[in-house]
Amino acid sequence: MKLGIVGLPQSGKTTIFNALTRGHAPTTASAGRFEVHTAVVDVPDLRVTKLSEMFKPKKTIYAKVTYADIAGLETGSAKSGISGQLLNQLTQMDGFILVVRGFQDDSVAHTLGSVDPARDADIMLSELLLNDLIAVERKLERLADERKKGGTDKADNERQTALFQRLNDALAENTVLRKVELSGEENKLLASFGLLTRKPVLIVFNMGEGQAAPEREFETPSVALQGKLEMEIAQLSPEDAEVFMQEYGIEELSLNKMIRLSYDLLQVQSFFTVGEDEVRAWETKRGATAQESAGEIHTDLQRGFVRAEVVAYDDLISLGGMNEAKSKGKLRLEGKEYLVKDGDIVHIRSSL
Ligand SMILES: Nc1nc2c(ncn2[C@@H]2O[C@H](COP(=O)(O)OP(=O)(O)OP(=O)(O)O)[C@@H](O)[C@H]2O)c(=O)[nH]1
Ligand SMILES: [Mg+2]
Repeated sequence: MKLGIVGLPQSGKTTIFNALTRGHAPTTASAGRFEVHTAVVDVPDLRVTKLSEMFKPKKTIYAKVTYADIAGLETGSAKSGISGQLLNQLTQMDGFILVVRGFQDDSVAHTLGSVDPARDADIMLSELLLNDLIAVERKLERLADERKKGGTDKADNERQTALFQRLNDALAENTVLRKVELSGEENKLLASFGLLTRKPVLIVFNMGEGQAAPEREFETPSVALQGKLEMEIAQLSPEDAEVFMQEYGIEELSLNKMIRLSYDLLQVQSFFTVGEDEVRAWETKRGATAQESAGEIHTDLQRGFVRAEVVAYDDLISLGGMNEAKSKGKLRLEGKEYLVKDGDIVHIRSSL
């Protein structure tokens, strides 16, 4: 899973990236230049820790999420469609964390001259929408050209034209594409097409101390945090961080809430595999079947899928072990159409 951190210049993207990754990327102005920092981060999950205590495996592997701090998006970026490298980076992401400046600090310049988080959130959301509108219009023009020239598959052209016309209508009415319902086939058709508003967005208001985030609702969920403070805490040793948080009465880093929200947004869930060698978290789309989930582990397990042995996390923990779960009838045999649930412990039987 890959999340792109985007936002106006100097909004605090790198600061929040550092907080998420405990990193030290320089927070000097990238001045609108295209620049990317990437880091792979373990998704904190107490369940994995507990399972690891139970099975004492040689290796414990948490689910991973890749964060990419992508500088270079500005107001007016999308005037002719976001181009080249930047668009290429953005389309590789599964979703976006849109950082919006809320902190007051005269020493940090604001490209728009004043601090106004609601305005900036609107501006960036419309940049993404405008980019898609331009891309879809261009595609419709190409399709029309092809029709004129003839020689191409006419039925296919008509199908595509109808689809892109629908997208165009939605965008023209300011509706993001994630709100447009698409068939599986249409989704496939669009997969390689760089549309940004099909991807989920979490707005992060990067506030200063004692400042409140906008109360207004946006088309997409939002969370407020103090980026600089969270970064400073994340860079402390765990012991120092605990002391610091106690002193300031901070119960939980807002960052963790942000990670959870971005998970919800992406509609993913975790299932686990356990054993003496390895306890491991895997990610799958909510609503994925056992066979699809097996494919996350290995394509052979998906192709040769025979059945899955499944026990719910809560059952395993409360019964104290696999044998206990088995003798209490909590270890179930499931077929390939079984819908895997968040927290399932799964063992796949495969013929390959
Ligand atoms: N006071 C205050 N300053 C902050 C906060 N977050 C970031 N800054 C400062 O704002 C400046 C820009 O922060 P960055 O994290 O580099 O912002 P950015 O969005 O990555 O900037 P570009 O990469 O240039 O687009 C730095 O000087 C930060 O120290 C905050 O919450 N409070
Ligand atoms: Mg930066």
